[in-house]
Amino acid sequence: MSEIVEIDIVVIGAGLAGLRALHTFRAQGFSVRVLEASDEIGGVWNFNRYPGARCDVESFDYSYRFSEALEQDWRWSERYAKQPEILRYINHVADRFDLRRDISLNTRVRRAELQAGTGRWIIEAEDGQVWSASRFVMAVGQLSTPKATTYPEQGTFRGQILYSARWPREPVDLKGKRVAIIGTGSSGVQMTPIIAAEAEHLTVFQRTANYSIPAANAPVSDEEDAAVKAGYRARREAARNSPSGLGFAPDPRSAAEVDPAEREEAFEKAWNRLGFGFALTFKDILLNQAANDIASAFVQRKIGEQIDSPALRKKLVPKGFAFGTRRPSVDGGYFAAFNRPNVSLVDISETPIESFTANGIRTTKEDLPFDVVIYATGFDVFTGSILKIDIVGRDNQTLKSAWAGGPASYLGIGVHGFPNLFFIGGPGSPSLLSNVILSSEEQIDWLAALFESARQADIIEIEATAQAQADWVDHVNARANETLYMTTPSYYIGAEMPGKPRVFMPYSGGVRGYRRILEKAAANGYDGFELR
Ligand code: N01
Repeated sequence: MSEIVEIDIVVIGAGLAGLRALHTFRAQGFSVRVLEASDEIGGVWNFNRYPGARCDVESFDYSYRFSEALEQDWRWSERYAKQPEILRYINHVADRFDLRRDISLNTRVRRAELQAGTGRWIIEAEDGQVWSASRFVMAVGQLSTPKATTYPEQGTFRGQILYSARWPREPVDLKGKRVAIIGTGSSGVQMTPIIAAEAEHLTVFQRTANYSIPAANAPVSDEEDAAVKAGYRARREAARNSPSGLGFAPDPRSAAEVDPAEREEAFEKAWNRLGFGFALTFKDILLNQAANDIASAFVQRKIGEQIDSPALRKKLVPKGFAFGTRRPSVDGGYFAAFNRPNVSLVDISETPIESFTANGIRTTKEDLPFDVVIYATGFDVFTGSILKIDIVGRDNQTLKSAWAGGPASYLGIGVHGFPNLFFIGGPGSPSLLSNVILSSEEQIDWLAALFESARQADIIEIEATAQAQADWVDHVNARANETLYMTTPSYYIGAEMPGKPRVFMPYSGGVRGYRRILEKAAANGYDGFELR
């Protein structure tokens, strides 16, 4: 073991959240070290380099709000930025705010243990480096541990296997190739039209048909750029006060009560302009089955209209679950790609994949030849990257055992039994149900104030109380039960991994509601945390 480095704060993860945490905590005068497993910063935007990868939150909103100069200087080229542009932005931020000197790349943390009596965390990397920190912040992302999907005989396949979430940095030439994509979540949906235009033949393996809304992407004109920048503060405030941090307020009426012609017009407008925000056309699409049925039927019709073949339409139009209860995609021509003669669909709910062969994939119906197979099968969401690290709290309790029945926390930020351990974007916070960068910045500002107040009062340990945690878990569940999310197996409830506890993980009470709860806790002396 190498010499232990004493430091105020260790942050794990150099993605958007970790970098903002570094900037903020360092500006307060704390010594901070960010530990990052990759050889590059950027988190998901470093790893997900597949063709067509772009954000489905508008660039003006999917960006930091902490620096007005940065807001004014940065020029987004498109309404929904592509992955390379977002990665350039992240690197610009790292350089502009001189962040790199406090980031250790190629540093994968394997273990963190609370040191009895001192409140300090001893954090060990795989290469033997060790830090001792008085505050330990995890900013490891929710979609950062890809599922290790495999099929029998995979090793015999003579072609190339690629992963959407570990896409190579060097260009991949798919021209003239027979390509398979397994998975039709946002990643599969985004890459399909791009690869369809390049490959000789593309076969998409679909297990569950996914709702998807057109992205309505467009270049950002100089006029739009100037207009947004002139009113940026108001735009940020609107986002903070909107349900998902996307900036628009839903029509306060029920979709079920609005005159059908007026409703159709509202849906049409949202379909053509709002992308992901379509789910917020009316206030109760995710709350009320009757309202959702109407919205689901609209989306199903719109999807069906894009597909020429009746047989394909039947397979590709999602059914059997409420729109929005699994994360919908935002696409740039996904369904229309299936009208091309070089694109086909295999519905693996009917003809499952049996195995790989030397030349491709064998389903229960046929052998299909491929040169390249792409896994776009998603992630071990919310807890995958947290629980990969062996985290040992008070009385030798591991976080894995504490969360054996699913993640429990207070405010999604602290866990009883694990003083001085904090999460950004963790389970129990709005995270993936929100504009995640906005939610991360809220939490980081709140943590910064907590750390400052603890420093002034010589507080060594900050720990969520058992009661506050139990009450928060009840509250998260109560809010989830007011929604339709619980009606559908999804990664929000751990259904993406066999054997994972079925617990609703994000906080569905909205970013504004969540912020008010944070503000109230702070105003009451960080109510729910024991400061000692
Ligand atoms: O992953 P997913 P993703 N055999 O979990 C299928 C964000 N994101 O990487 O639904 C065969 O959504 C699985 O089928 P089923 C966004 O939050 C954003 O696409 O489990 N198939 C599903 O079709 C998104 O929600 C953008 O039946 C298997 C797919 O693989 C999240 O990341 C872009 C399988 C996985 O879909 C994850 O998206 C990309 C198996 N064994 C991602 N296992 C933006 O636009 C799973 N599947 C910003």
